[in-house]
Amino acid sequence: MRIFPFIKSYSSIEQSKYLIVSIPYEGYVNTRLGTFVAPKVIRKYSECIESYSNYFNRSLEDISFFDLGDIKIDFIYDNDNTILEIYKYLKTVVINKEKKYVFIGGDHSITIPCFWAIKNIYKNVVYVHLDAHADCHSVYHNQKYSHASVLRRISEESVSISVGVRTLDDSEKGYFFSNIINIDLNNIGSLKDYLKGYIYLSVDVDFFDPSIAPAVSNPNSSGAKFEDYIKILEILPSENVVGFDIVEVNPVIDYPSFNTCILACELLREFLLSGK
Ligand SMILES: [Mn+2]
Repeated sequence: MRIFPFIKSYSSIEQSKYLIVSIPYEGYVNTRLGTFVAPKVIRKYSECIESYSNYFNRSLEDISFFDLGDIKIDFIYDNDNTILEIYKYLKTVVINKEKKYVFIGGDHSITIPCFWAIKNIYKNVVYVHLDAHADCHSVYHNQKYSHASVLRRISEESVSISVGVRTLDDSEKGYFFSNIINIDLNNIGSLKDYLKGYIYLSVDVDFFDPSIAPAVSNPNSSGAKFEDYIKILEILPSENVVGFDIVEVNPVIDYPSFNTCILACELLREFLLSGK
């Protein structure tokens, strides 16, 4: 049941350039459970933001997008098999190369089936990973498709670029530094040298500094500013960005301000309006 679609989602599916799909799924988490409720809360708090982008000088009223709501599957206890089930479902939704797809998580593991679904129709897709973490564990708590293995799994099959990583586990370092294009926050401009073909952009909200994004499951200091994100959107050739996600927002610890949920709404608005 679609109670609160993302604000200004008035177009029909047929007329829309962007389709929003949410995946309210959370696999194994280390500490703070709650990302599985993010899609509904983000939609609700989208009523708190304005529709105009000061950066891209357009409004949500100027573009056409449609919010399809949550995917309809039963999440099962086995995390890896649930990810495969999500992919199976997404293959029935992500079917039209005339559209671009926006996904709302959920924890970061949902990026794996979302990326696969995009790659299934667009073929050559470069993966851009905005995250405080390297997410390069081979297996994490017995899960192959874990929130801590996202970049590992995707980079095993596609060119992958990481922006803003600032914390790594010892066991990830070797793989990360030899297989991933690693871009520092102080050198965001170099991103443009690596962008060929279609692009999938994944935004783990812990990419941002905890001062503006406190309600994430695994926060880390010295993160990105909102302006860094805008710079990235300006660098990406928007016509080629065919998949996008926002993950790891944890509304359960966002009370009472809901500032991180509102930030997620702004991130989504700026992405939608950055498109040509
Ligand atoms: Mn992360």
